[in-house]
Parts: sequence; structure tokens; C-alpha cells
Amino acid sequence: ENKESSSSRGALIVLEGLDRCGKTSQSGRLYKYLEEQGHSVESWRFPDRNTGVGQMISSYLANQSQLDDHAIHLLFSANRWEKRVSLVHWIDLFVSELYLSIPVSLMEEKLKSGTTLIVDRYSYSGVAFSYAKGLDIGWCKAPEIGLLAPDLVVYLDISPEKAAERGGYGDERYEQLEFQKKVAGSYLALRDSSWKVIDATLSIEDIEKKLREVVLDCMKACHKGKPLSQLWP
Ligand code: DGP
Ligand code: NA
Ligand code: NA
Repeated sequence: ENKESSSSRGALIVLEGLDRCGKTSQSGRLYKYLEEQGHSVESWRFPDRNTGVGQMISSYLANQSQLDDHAIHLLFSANRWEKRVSLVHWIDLFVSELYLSIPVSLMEEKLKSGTTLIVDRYSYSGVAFSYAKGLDIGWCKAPEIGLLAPDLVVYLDISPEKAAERGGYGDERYEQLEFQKKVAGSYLALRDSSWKVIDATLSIEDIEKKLREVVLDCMKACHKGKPLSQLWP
């Protein structure tokens, strides 16, 4: 009897790429398209700067605070964990004033109820940026273990030089050509054959079209019952 609902889950779609690769505007366009097509869809981004942890990350990125490389790495990861799991509070238990928090898997519930999530950056950014700073790759991957694995990773491919020409560069900590070159190298080390790589120097419309194709394919597979899995598969 649950066949119906479990076979119509949403897809976890992740967009990755260097700063200024066009990820954010493409995820906006994709979101609008899917919504117009009548799909249940949400647009997420990491870091989510609205949480307490997110505000610490934001201040670090704006160079308003300094943090050890390992410490900031764990904050980015914590920011993903806090969006995977939401704590439902049960207060007012009258017997002993107990205060219980029941964890609910936010992402999983959404996906299982049929909502597709378009996520602008995820664990791959977490590893790519810290590995670029010289941290051990195994250490970088460890705190991501147990987060939901995406059904699709789309990499918007642009050279660090081309990205730097796009302007507005240099506002935040990581937006420097030499560092972005290292990040590009990290992404290369992380990529596997399941990633869909789209040339981010194509026209906005062409990228949008290619993105829709791979996303709709993935959504079909999820709809047919492709199981959810966890990082790192
Ligand atoms: P964005 O809001 O997508 O522009 O991301 C802000 C910056 O933070 C960008 O330079 C990419 C970087 N970033 C995103 N996620 C992570 C992460 O998990 N770890 C680290 N170290 N950097 C990240
Ligand atoms: Na940025
Ligand atoms: Na992040």
C-alpha cells in the first residue's frame, strides 16, 4: 500500500562549481522551470547563512573573524547536518518537566514525500575548499559521512581564469584566482563518472537546457524507486 508513495520520491540534486560559475542563477532558473511544470520542488543552498552556525560562517567568509582551517571545515559540515536533521521539541511533559527533542530527518522526509531539492553546493564544496587549503582529504570527508548522498551532482565547469573575468570577484575570502585554481584541482580529484559536467561558458539558455535534461532524467529514476543512499557511497 506504500508502494505508490515510496515510488514517487523527489530527487536530491546538487550543483557544484567554482565561485562565479553561474550555479546560483542556474539553480534559480531550474527551480522556476520545475515549479511551473507542476513539480513539488525546493531550492536550498549551502552554506545556509540564516542559522547560528551559518552566521559564524558568513562572518568568516567576510573576513570579519578568523578561524582555524579545521574548525571552519567542521562548521560548514555542521551547517549541512543541521539542515538534514531538524529537532522537534516536545515541551510541557507535565510529570517531570522533561524537555525532549526528537530528531526528524528534514531532507529525507521532504524527498520521501515527493519534493525535489535543488541544492546549491553540498559536501563536495566542503571537501574541495578545505583540501585546497592543504587539509587531508580523508579527514575532510569524514564529517560528511551519513549525510544523504545526492541522486545527481552537476558540475558547472569553468576555468578559474574565465571565472575571475566575470567580475564582482574579491568580495569574500575564497574569491582569489590562485586559491580557485587549487579548488578546481580538488574538484577534479573528487569527481567521478556519475557527475554530469556542463560547460559553464555556454550561453545561459544552453546551460539551462542541458541542466533540465539531466535533472528530468534523474527525477524519473527517483520516481521509479531508485533508493536513497548516504555519503560516501
Ligand atoms: P556561496 O554562497 O555559494 O558563494 O559560498 C560561499 C563561499 O564559501 C564560496 O567561496 C564557497 C565556499 N564554501 C561553500 N561551502 C563550503 C564548505 O563546505 N567548506 C568550505 N571550506 N567552503 C565552502
Ligand atoms: Na561566492
Ligand atoms: Na557549504
